[in-house]
Amino acid sequence: MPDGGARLAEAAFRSDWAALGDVGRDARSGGYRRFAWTPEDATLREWFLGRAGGLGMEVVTDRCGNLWAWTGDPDAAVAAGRAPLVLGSHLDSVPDGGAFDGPLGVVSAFAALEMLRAAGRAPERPIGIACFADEEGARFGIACAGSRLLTGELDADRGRALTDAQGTSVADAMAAAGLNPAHVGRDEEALRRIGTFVELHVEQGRALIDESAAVGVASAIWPHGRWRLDLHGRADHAGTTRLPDREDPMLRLASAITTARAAAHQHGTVATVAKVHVHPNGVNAIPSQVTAWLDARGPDPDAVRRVVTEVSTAVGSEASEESWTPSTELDVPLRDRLATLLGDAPVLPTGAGHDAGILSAAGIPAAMLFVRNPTGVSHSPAEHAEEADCVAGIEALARVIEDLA
Ligand code: HGY
Ligand code: MN
Ligand code: MN
Repeated sequence: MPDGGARLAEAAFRSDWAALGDVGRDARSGGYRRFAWTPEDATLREWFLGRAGGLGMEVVTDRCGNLWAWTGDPDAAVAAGRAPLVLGSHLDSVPDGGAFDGPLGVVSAFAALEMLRAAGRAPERPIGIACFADEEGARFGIACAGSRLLTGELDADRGRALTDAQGTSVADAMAAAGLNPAHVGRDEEALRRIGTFVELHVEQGRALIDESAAVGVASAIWPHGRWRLDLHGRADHAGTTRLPDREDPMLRLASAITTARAAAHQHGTVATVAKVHVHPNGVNAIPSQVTAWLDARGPDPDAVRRVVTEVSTAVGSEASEESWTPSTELDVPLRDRLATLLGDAPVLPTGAGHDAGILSAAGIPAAMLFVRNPTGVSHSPAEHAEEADCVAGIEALARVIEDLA
């Protein structure tokens, strides 16, 4: 890639980062709230349309609300046996999330394409850039909802019926955003257009720091899931109810939290209870109901399930599985080809779920590039990537396009 390429990548990155920087940003924490099918989401989708349009790319929305920008006719390429290379990621966030988780992959895809065009390189296959809907599941509770609906891994009726804390369903939220929820479901046409999918993502850990590498390649995604705990109690007065007479569900919540941590430590997994709804949530009222969500993950799926079982036993009621992602090994030949292409880049597993994992599980050759995060922190305003490493990621993605397309 000629020298000018790095400068162009830097300029494209800076421009996009400036355009996205304030969307859904909390001035106090510096974190982001970019939830699916909200005004912030609509602004981000508008940005995506404008960014793609500026590159002469046609954008289509699939049945599940995922956006696809194309440099050429994907169907003609599929018919000619040259199914497109697709890049991209997501733009939504967790509550108070970082700036890079998701957007770095989308921004880098556009910049890499621009780099190639400026260098006069025309890929032989159309390039697609995807923006998956609701990857974090922050509002409706199921992570990678857009890609799971696309592949059929998440049942359309179940997906439409998911509700947020205010009781708004996915169907109503999508309709309010101008989509027809009746169309939601496995989208063969959209899936057929993906020859190979490569997602660039900020690393959500410290491996690349320890390896002194700006860019790495993913090997696998740990099995992981989300379970709901419904803990019933009996509402009563905090000041007049004798201790022996109390049915306080907060005690079972405390047991769930400490058991999750101890079992995770014992079984070599990770687990947390990070979302809790307390009803009625009054300082001086013993709760009648506590709903809590357990997130558990680890290299060994049986160990993860042991953690969930021990938490269920501790609280005296069965944790209800809301989502489960089995261990996902990303395409091995593709992984090795990219690691070699990128100068023997480190190859590392991740405990984070990604749309690339959902597509891989659906049989689509998929790979991931990671960009170094000097904090190692993610799902937090502290998440970070140095601009030079972001440019290195864009250059790596441009090389991947040249190699694969
Ligand atoms: O939860 C995850 O691993 C991803 O960030 N959705
Ligand atoms: Mn995330
Ligand atoms: Mn992500």
